[in-house]
Amino acid sequence: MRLVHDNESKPLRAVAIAHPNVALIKYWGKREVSANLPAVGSLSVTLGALATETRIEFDPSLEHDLLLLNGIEQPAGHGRLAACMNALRDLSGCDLYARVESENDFPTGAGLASSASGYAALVTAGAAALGIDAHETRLIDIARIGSGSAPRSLFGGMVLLENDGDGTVCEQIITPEDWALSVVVVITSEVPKPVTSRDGMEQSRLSSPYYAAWVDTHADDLRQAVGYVQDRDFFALAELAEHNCLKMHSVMLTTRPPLLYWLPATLAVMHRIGELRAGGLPVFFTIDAGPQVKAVCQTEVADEVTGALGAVPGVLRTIVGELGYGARVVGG
Ligand code: 2P0
Repeated sequence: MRLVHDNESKPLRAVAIAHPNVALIKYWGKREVSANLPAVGSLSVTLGALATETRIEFDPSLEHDLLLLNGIEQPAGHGRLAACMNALRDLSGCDLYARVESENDFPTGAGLASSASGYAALVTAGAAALGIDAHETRLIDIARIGSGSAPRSLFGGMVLLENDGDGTVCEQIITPEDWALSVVVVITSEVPKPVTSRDGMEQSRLSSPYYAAWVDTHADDLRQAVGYVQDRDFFALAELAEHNCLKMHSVMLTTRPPLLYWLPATLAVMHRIGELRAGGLPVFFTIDAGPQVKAVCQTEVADEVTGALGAVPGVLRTIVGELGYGARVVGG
């Protein structure tokens, strides 16, 4: 089927917002590179304080897809953007190209999961523009083609992503209202990271002697973490999430060449969070492929945590927010 489009037709356009997410039990490494299937499942929180807004319009006058990221035109004719756009076109039966404009309200490519919110917003806007049902489960796999962490940003609150046969399943396990948690994003550098997650995790799979142990112990971490979330056991989740994060960074550090994403301020913030928790505050750290620290805390102590971490030498600024909602259409 080809979508008929003439001047009488409704414009095929939509605007969507998606938030980045941060994994408490992380994904690092692929089971299959070509389909971008993760080697391990993951559990994330959606970050309400940061957002990507993406506007998409399929246009019969275009001869290829056009992408503007933060106002700057990007190559769009190949790679993962093209793969996502082609998958959306296949699903809808439309063969028109699109103009895509995407803006982040936070640093891009600096370990703040801009690709997750970017692809979640793209898929949500693209599906709406093409009349694809937002509950179509194949959208999860289309988002994953763009970025392995993007399906998690389709949902809000806390989200579980797992492999399932040739695809992935992704579901919300609690809503933002179910548990009053906040995330303090502690920014220690605004410079894009030197090695992308995509390249780094493949180097880890090929060269870290700890990679097999990471994969082998992961299912237990994920199962236990889901249990702690269901029990709302913050301190048990805190210990396990920090362990899983440090295990991933052990794999990164033992990759050849090594992936050392931390700066001195990253480590200083980790120590400060340890002191705060030892003093009884419900807070823990997690760190992704970049130098920023995300401090997950109970919302009632978010101001205290933000003040303490903002005062650590080397910290540039902090952004605090509660758990966010899933990707959604905000305009046509
Ligand atoms: C995560 N990260 O679970 C982990 C922790 C970074 C560290 O998912 O190759 O940008 O596009 O699937 O999704 C970042 O990896 O990589 C990521 P691709 P993606 O959040």
